[in-house]
Amino acid sequence: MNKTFVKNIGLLCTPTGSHVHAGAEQGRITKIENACVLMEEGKIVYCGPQAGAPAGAEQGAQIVDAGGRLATPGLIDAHTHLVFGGWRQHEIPLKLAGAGYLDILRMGGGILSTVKRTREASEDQLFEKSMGFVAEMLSMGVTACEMKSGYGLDLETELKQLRVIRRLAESCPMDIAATFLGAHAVPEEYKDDADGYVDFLVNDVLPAVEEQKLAQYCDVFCETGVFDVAQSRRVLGAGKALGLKPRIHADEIDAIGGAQLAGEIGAVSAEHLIAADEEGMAALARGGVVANLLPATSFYLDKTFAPARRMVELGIPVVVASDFNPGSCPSLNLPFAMNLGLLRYKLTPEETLNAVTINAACSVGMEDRLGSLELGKQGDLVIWDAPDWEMVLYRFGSNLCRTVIKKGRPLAL
Ligand code: IZC
Ligand code: ZN
Repeated sequence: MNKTFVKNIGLLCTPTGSHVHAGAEQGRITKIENACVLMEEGKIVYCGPQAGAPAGAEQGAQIVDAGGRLATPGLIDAHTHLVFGGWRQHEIPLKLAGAGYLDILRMGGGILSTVKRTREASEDQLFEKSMGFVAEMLSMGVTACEMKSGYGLDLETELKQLRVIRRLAESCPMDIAATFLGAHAVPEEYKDDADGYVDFLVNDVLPAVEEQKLAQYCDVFCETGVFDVAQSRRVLGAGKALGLKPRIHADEIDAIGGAQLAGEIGAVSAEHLIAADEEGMAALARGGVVANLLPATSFYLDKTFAPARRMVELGIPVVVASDFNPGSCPSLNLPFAMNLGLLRYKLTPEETLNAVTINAACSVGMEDRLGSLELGKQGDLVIWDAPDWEMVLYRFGSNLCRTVIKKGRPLAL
């Protein structure tokens, strides 16, 4: 039997329950001092005060001594573009000269430059490169994540990216949700014909993605000069009809109605929301949409930060994710995004923990098994070289992740 006993946890911090934590509940977590966790066959069979541990907990178990440190659920990075060819460091001089993100895309760079490199890369090359990223995420305490396609923009390469994601899910100790983001940019082949490209996605690509069961979600980059609200509605509607749940890149640069669309179609989540206005946020609140906020992108693009406090006030569940991608956030450091969540969004430490655990789990459909340390949930747990959660958020730039336990097994990091 696979049995692991984590003892001597100085402080255990976890959300409670498998639902989104919004409003006042966004700031509510359970804290247990002198705790322990017992896992059998990958699941939690006891989580609570050490004094109440079941008799025989240590018998036949692999023992992990937390040494009085902090334990939390494994972190969940609910928004990444992790599978891509090449990088975009050659765009740094353009950035320094003042070119904006959308300027670079208009010049044929940005996403389109990554598309070229992703089309050129073989499936094995993409897989190997992505495996390295997954190892880096695990070393920072991230045990589940979401990954998107969107650097193919043709049938063959979109499917290639999604197959890489499936292979990663099968071979890595990481729970992975897959999102189809064919509507990430208008490819050269359809220059000046975004509607024609949307037809192609709806008629040819989405049905293939669904038939091969390669994704659970469908996403669109709804933005000035990329896809407008009508085009986004078509793609997400077609995806939804095939059983792919909608999510949407909305109001990253401009508020063109993406948040309203998210509310209207009942998107699982709306991503970015840097420029979200009151009307957009009201639509999110009405539609029960999770706000997937990506502060490291604001940092890298030198933009303002999404109005996270207002969202909490409005009862919109907030998630903090990395947005790892080669253009607007070349960092997969979720703890850094959490630091920004605290310092720039002014989320409290408790709100930040819910943002990267239970709310993140809800936004990628993993809430039944992940996002909290509770009886019956999967044994995904992180031990931090810290006495409390505040320390993890406060020591920005350092990796305090000490031990990662995935499905009840300690990983060699
Ligand atoms: O590669 O630039 N915002 N998509 C929308 C991105 C950023 C990723 C990229
Ligand atoms: Zn994104």
